[in-house]
Amino acid sequence: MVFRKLPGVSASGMGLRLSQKFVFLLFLSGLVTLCFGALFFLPDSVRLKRIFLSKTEVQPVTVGSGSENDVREHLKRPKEPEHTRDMTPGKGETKSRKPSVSNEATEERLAGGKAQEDLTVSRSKADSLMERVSDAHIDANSDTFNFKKFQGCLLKPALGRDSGSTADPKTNDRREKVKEMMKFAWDNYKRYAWGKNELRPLTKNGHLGNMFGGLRGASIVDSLDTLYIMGLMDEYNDAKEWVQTSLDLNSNGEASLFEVNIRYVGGLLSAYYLTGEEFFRNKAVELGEKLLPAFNTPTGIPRGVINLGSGTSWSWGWASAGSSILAEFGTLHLEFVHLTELSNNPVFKEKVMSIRKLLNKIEKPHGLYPNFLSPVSGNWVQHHVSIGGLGDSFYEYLIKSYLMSDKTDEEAKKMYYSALEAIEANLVQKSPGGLTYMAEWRGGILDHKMGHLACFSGGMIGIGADDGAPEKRQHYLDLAAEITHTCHESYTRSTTRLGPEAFRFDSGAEATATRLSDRYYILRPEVIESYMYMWRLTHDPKYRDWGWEAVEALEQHCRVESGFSGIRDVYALTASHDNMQQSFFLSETLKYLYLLFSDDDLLSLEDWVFNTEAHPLPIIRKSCLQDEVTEEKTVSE
Ligand code: DMJ
Repeated sequence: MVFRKLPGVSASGMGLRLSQKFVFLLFLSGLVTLCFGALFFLPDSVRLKRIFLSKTEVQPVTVGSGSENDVREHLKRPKEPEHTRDMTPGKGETKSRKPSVSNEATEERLAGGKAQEDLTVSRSKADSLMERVSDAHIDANSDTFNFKKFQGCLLKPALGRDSGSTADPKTNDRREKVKEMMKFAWDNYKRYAWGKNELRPLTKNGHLGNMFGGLRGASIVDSLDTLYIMGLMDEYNDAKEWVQTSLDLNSNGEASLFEVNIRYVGGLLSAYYLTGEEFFRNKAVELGEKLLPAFNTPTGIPRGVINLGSGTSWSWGWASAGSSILAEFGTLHLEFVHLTELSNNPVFKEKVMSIRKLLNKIEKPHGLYPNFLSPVSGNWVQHHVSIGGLGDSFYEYLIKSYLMSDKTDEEAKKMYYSALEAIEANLVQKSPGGLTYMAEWRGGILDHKMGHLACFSGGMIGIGADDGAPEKRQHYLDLAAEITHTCHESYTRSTTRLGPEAFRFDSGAEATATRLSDRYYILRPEVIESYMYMWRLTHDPKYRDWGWEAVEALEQHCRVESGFSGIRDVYALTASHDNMQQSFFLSETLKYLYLLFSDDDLLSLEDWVFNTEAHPLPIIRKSCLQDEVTEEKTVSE
């Protein structure tokens, strides 16, 4: 530093005054630092501390900050900047990440009650343990999610008054039958395929597959909530223990972002919300973090495949021009919003909000959303539109985002009803025989085919009916009923009374498969899912009867000696089994059947939305949760 001589002041005099000033300033800054530092030692309730150290300063770290990946630490450490890294398409993400550790100090085992008769006891033991678990957590992490308050914000107990059993003996018998099917499917999985992803019921072994990036136990994670709501507590406890001790998230394989999200993240989140077991939450957040590198694209639209170990992500080889799939990147919203809710880490919600933003802004042909989008340019890659495979759950997540936000997410609402209008204007058709169906759209040309997957839309349109424009509400409910009826027809027109993978409405066909390759049934849930929603919305007994027809058909054609199997041809008299008990049979098909034969207060739609794998996620009542937080803080002061 250079000092210029001031007029009338000697060099030595100036030096003295400056050094006095310097010492004084040094003293002053030391005093300020000491006072500020002392704030950290004050109790949390002191107002001064909250003024100077605002919430944002005690938020958890975001992923991408290297070694800050420990979940326990994540709940406590100060926020560090997110290091977003651009990834050339298909090029490796190289950041190494240390394994996370779950918070096992607060874990307790539920008492293993006997299934039927001990159910109430098991649950109440579970509940009191759960309270202790969540209390411990509240003490340890006062800034994070408060499970007890969450329970207080539910309008009804999650499991209903009498665990959902109905006053009608016939319906209760049917419910018991579905529970027996679940136990049979589960017992065989446990016996022959424990820890693998699915059971192969004919060869009596397990299947790992390549969708989950080396993660194991898909059937276990997918079954947790179904076992729990059915009161199969011994089985639930086995599943829980496996997740706690053996679900290893440090795998190093190529996973479908979508499948891992809907089955594993969704399954863990629901298990947490139903039981309050902290390790479910920690594992969900830890796994969610491992999915984040897939979003490191120029547009923020994630790629479909990710290596869970290295974080490298790329697009499906079969997806045209390296594009991402609408139903995949559009089916993350519910889970990611809950990950932010439970971790207090905004990064998850930010990721899905930027997908939303892009989709809201982009130009849509005739108001429709094509199935393929480039994660690099953010443009549509080809104009194939479908409410079935490749598109389906994107629409589902729009209306469910609105409902899950306690009807505050106006953007999702607007996007959903505009999309539905475009679907009605362009895709909804009436067959010569009077069946309403959803065709597919290929650059303006209609393909008069409806996939089994598209049959979820009866339920979706049903649950959205009430929030549509007043003059449209009855119309939407009618449309939902018509679509559900058509899907039921696709079942009744087959020899097995199970529906084909896709059915057509051309060349004289009416809700039947015309191609050999479309005749299979792989234990899919979508038709039964719509029966369940339509039952809850209308209480028309035909939906329960249709569900029962499906139970009988499943028993007759899909039940084999050691589990349930898909079949290759729904029109064949002698079944040819595909030797696969899909994990979604346990999480969705049997759960929706069980709910269909239960009272409406078991997982009430007033409190819960189901993710696309039928994992229940609670409606987020922000004002209720926040009010209580304020009250508690005031009390503690
Ligand atoms: C499930 O994994 C989910 O429902 C998904 O949205 C679509 N496919 C299967 C069931 O058919």
